[in-house]
Amino acid sequence: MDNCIFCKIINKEIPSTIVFEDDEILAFRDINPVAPVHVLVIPKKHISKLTELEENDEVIIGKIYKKINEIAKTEKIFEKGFRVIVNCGEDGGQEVGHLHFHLIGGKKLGTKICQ
Ligand code: DGP
Repeated sequence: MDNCIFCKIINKEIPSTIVFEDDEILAFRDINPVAPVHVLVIPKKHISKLTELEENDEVIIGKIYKKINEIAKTEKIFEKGFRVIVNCGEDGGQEVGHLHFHLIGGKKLGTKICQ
């Protein structure tokens, strides 16, 4: 998708620190980490936001959640816990229009998830 930052990261037009990649999924470190571990996990298919899921996209969403567990293990946060956040739309605080899952951990996170 033209002008999508994350599609450019997928296409290696913009550099990133990749922690996992296959044909369908890319995981890379967030440029502005809010915790010691802050990885963005994205479908390579351009889905602009959670509310734009199409038929059969539930398959890739399921794969992403399984991959998040695997990355949590390699990042050594699987046992102590972590948080997964999907911001959706303007009120949800979504800044990049390509569906992404924030995997955040490596410290004790606050209990308030809303500000
Ligand atoms: P959100 O607010 O949910 O849309 O989060 C977007 C995240 O994407 C934000 O935490 C910062 C991150 N981000 C934005 N641009 C880049 C980039 O060029 N590279 C990387 N690695 N992360 C980016």
